[in-house]
Amino acid sequence: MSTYRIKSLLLGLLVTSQLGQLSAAEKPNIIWIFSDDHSYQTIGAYGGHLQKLNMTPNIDRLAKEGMRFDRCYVSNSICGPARAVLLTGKHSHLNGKLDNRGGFNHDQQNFAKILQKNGYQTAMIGKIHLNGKMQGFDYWDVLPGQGKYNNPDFISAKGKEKNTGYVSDVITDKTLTWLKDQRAKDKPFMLMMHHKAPHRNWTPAKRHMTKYADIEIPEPPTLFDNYEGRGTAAHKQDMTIDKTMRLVQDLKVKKGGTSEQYAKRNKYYEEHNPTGKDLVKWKYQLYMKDYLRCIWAVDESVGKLLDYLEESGLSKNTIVMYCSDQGFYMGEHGWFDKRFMYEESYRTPLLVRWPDAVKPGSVNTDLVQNIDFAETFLAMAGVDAPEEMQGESIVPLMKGKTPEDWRKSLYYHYYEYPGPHSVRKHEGVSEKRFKLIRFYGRDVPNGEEWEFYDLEKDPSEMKSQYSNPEYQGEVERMKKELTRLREYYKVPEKK
Ligand SMILES: [Ca+2]
Repeated sequence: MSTYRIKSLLLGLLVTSQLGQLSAAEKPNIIWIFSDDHSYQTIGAYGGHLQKLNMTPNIDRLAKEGMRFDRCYVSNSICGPARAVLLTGKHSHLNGKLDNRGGFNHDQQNFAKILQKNGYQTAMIGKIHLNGKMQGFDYWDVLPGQGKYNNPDFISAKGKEKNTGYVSDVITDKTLTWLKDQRAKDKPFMLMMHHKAPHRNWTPAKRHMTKYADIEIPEPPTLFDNYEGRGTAAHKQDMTIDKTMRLVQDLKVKKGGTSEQYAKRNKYYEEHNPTGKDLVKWKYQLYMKDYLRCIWAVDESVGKLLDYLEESGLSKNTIVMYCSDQGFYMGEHGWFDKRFMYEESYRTPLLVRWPDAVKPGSVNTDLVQNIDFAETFLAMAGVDAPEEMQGESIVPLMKGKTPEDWRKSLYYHYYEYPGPHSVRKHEGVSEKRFKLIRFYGRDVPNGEEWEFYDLEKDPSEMKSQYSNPEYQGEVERMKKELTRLREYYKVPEKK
């Protein structure tokens, strides 16, 4: 057990005893807003080359009134597994949800069950992408699997029910209805609002189809990456805007008639018939605009929720967080999708507003990971985390008091190969400056291929320095660190 684990336990005891003196109404409420595939590059508060588009005015309020985490990472960059980590606070190899195909055992421990036992009312609304009945939630109303953008079905304890409307609006309405009319008002609550958007195939609400219509979205400098300087995995993936993104199913070309904007796409395609780089540039614009339109509905949802918290007087004692299940490629390296341990999909946004505890407008750059979320929720409620959870509460970081011995490295592992987008299996270790990745298994030459990046000198990860003699000391040190983390997190024997 680390020193900060012991410290946080002591702090937990202290907080628990303090909470014991508080009435139930004074315990903090927790609202967790989770989107699917929302990249930090498309949140205004994170800056970057898209910032001037003013993409997320309401989500940005959370950064302005709270803290922005700049080094929040996931342990396995894919939807279902990321949600399993969120619930259990354990890496994929221990919670059993390695990829999107495998099942999830809801009987195992999760933070919501513990909160429930400690006087919290718990609710889960929206996308969870885990099979089976939810456990630990007093109220749950979730999308089956990936869910649909329009007129989506939802599954609750009562069974399946069809809803009319656009999915982000339906989720928002259900959330507000629960807050206003359905919850027990004498208990603190943990409410999870999980959006489907902006997941592929990026279908916006009809009312947003003309937003961004007349502007040119800036391209990332690596849109035409040729993957020189990296190994087999980067060369052989199947996730480029050029080859993988589909004109009809993803970009709705030739679907004229469903909306004026889609009809315009079809007309442009038939008249100009773009090819090569011109086609990639055109597809990039369509992709980004649809994606950002989906984000706009999510942002409206956040705005409505924050407004209600103000009106109802709940905001003062309610912690609000915003996060995504992983990052996403916005054309960097010519890609969309996620999966890789490269920064754009490995990193995820995390914002927290917590009146009187988190300093408004603050930024944290410590290494945090989605394995930390479950223990963080428990710490917020003043409840001890079970030993089996593998993260650390980031409550001290939120309060501006990062423990001196806070972690210096993170472990990552992606498993879904062969599978959609053909990203080879890999694991790795990252620090603030360096990253070591080991691709392994089927379709990796000799069964193992390593990459090493200096993020300070090469933030876009364009050239692996694994074979550069100048970095051999760091490479060897990081290999030892990978071995140490494998033991620490109880990763099964290498394959
Ligand atoms: Ca996702």
